[in-house]
Amino acid sequence: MPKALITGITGQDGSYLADFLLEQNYDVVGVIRRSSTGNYSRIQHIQDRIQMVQGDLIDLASLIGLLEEHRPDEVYNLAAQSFVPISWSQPILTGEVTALGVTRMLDAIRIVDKDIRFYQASSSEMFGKVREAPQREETPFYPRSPYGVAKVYGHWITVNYRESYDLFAVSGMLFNHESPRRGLEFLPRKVTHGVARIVAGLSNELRLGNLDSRRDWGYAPDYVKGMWMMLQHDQPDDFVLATGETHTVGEFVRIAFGHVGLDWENHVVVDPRYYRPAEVDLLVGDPSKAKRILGWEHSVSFEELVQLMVDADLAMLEVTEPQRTSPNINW
Ligand code: NAP
Ligand code: F7E
Repeated sequence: MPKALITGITGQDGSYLADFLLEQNYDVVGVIRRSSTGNYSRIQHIQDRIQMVQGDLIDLASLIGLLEEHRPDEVYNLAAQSFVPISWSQPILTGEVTALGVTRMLDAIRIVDKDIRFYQASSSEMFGKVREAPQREETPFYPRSPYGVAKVYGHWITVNYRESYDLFAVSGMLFNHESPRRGLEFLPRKVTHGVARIVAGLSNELRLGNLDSRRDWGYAPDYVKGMWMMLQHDQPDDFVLATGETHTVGEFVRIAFGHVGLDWENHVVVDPRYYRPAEVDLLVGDPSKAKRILGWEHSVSFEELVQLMVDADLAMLEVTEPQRTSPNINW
């Protein structure tokens, strides 16, 4: 039975990756950082089938100890301070975890067992103020936030350890991917959860920032499968995972509200509080290398993604079908 160690298992991607690896008959070890309140909601359904262990990307000794004790075949480094706006208010923490955390894990692998295969969760935020469209593996980086800068460091240290120590280390350059397990602070989930709250009568407005930026949005379970495919390839390489389509924040909002028969303009308030000091205006990825070499493809369209997220949030708030579709409700 192959064994995988996942950092960030309590997050969106970590939880889907754990689901996927269990289906592939992996032994899954999930790294949890100590906190005074548990944060296991995304892995509750599998907690009896995985091993949860304590560790932190800030603490090298904890990583070395985990690798020595559990001897994984594969390490998926998904842990990060991943919310872009926080990276301006906590730039040093973001650098410690999202950038130097990668070096700590790579160094732990170098020290304990150089045969461990390593996946680094790199990001389309590295392309930032884009130099070309669509963005591909060779597109030059121009990050626009401390988060993006940290991810560029994480990408290059992964490439460097691969070239310096002959590690099987890969960098997955993933474009935005979403799901009902997405954190409530990210735009897509903020919108779909906001729509569900309005339908449920719990609120009447949704305050958002820049509606004009464009993102390439896919469905998270497709992307975690791609991570695994990268580590099964016969040589370490870097891959873009994306849908190849781009949509504005405004389009996301319109479809989400439209799905429940509402006009977004009656509910959305643009609030400059949510503007960023520097914005990434346009992201659209070219996933052709991943398709050609790994056979990876996305399976959920943009519209399906928005709708499935709205439906999941409605179900979570236990909104019934008639309430959802009736045009006569006084919102
Ligand atoms: P997420 O939901 O924010 O999860 C982040 C995870 O990192 C959580 O499990 C968190 O633990 C953990 N973590 C944070 N600081 C840590 C530390 N110091 N030590 C150990 N664990 C720590 O993120 P996600 O959306 O699943 O994304 C997974 C990875 O892919 C991240 O590296 C992200 O930057 C990257 N990425 C995401 C996307 C996307 O669209 N989702 C696209 C490209 C790249 P707690 O639960 O304790 O906070
Ligand atoms: O913002 C705009 C905002 O926070 C998307 C992370 O997973 O993907 C994610 O980063 C867009 C931005 O994601 C609000 O200005 C408008 O243009 O959902 P987001 P992100 O910043 O693209 C990348 C690939 C990662 O690697 C990151 O870890 O939406 N926007 N109004 C808003 N965004 C938020 N959060 N909240 C708003 O009210």
